[in-house]
Amino acid sequence: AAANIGVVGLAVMGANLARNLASREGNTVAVLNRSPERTDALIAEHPEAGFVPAYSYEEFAASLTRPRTAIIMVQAGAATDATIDALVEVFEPGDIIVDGGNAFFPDTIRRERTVRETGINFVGAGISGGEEGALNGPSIMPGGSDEAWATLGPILTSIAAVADGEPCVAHIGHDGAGHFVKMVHNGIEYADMQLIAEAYDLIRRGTGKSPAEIADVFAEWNRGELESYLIEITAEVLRQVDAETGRPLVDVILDQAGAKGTGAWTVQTALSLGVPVSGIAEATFARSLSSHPEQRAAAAELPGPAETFAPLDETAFIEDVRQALYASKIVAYSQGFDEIRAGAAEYDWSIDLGAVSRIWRAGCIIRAQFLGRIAEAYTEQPELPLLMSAPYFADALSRGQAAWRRVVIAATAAGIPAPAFSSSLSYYDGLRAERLPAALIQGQRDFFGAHTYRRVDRPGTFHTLWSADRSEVRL
Ligand code: NBP
Repeated sequence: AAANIGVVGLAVMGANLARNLASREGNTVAVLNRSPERTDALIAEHPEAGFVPAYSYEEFAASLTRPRTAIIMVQAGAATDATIDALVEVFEPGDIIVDGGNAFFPDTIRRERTVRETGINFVGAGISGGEEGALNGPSIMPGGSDEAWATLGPILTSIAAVADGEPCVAHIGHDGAGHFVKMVHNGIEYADMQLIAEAYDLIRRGTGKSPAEIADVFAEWNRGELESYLIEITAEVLRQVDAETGRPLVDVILDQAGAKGTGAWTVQTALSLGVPVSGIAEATFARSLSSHPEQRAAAAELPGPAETFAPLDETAFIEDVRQALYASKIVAYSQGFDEIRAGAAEYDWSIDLGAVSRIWRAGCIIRAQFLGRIAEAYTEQPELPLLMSAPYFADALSRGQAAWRRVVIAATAAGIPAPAFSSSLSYYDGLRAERLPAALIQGQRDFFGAHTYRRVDRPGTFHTLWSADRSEVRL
């Protein structure tokens, strides 16, 4: 037994994570992959890593010091279950199995319960940052037991990204908490990307600027409060020219967005928790809409507005779009943190929202200075009921809301779709409203289904006898 940590699954994510682990002082890494070719290739390409290769689960278990700790990086779903089963066969009570793949959190809850019965610890850990993050420092969101964290914590801390001197890893909560938070991270990522895409589209169609010119706008934005990895790479993508045609690459790429399902999980979970993550939902649906060419062809002849869109003052319009983007982004993050809070309450996890925002400052796809502001808001008020009502964000929304409205009006008038901008604004106005038409909905529900209603002026539950004399009864 020579290795203190093992990795199972050596495709791009696992191989990079294994190399990251091996590069840190004190780690010796055992590696195993279903097909031995991948293991051999990794060993041959990276002799400097000092990997301990294994070609069977028995050999893998024998190469690890106790408590044995293994990180699984295989395809999510059945492959993960098969790998867990195989490890459980060769591991002993007290050992630790970590699933670092993108598992859906109910699967993690189920797996943790099953594995726990054997005395082995199971940790579902969300790992964000893609290939590059896995190699150089991801943001890591582990769940699992305190006992497992005691061994695993120092190892994960050694490979995590670092933001302002702090490692981007924290023990999120028990069983599925880590994968839940990673899921919401991805949902927020969908919203962030959609908002940026809408901003680009509005500027392009509103001002006629070229992608390269809009790249300059994003590069400029990246020096201000919007500074983030996603804004930075947006400028890079917009500046890229297709070698074959000489056209901007963004004009050559088919406009149908793919998805691996984590956005849909975030929305499905939010629906069952009753949390309105409308920004994330619109972003997920916008990808679906783009990927229905037959429906888009069928709708192509439907009429749009007579007016075409040309802002009188280009500079002012671009600044309006920037403010609308920032305001909508605040809403999307506020909704995402709301989902985490609701999930924690539902599944009995004690999740520190400030810690979540701190570990997202580096290593992950949504990394941004902005997350430091969120951390400050939760540090000042850990029980904050609504992120966007924290003083810093409330102030930003109050400064940006006029621009936000102008942009949504302009987009609507010109027939330019801006689903995430406009739904975020509706969410903002919905929460702000003194009275909502929900009262009418309660009236309708009482009419057709005797679902009852409460009154503003006295306690109790009431029903109107709609099909009789329409008098009110107190129930
Ligand atoms: P893949 O998701 O492409 O999976 C390939 C790996 O799974 C290979 O090692 C393969 O072994 C193994 N595997 C399969 Br497929 N079926 C197996 C089985 N029945 N038993 C054992 N091993 C099996 O790899 P990836 O793209 O490196 O992703 C790994 C995990 O990380 C996934 O859960 C993914 O969702 C997640 N991920 C996260 C990010 C991120 O940004 N956080 C990015 C990409 C992926 P083989 O070599 O023998 O076929």
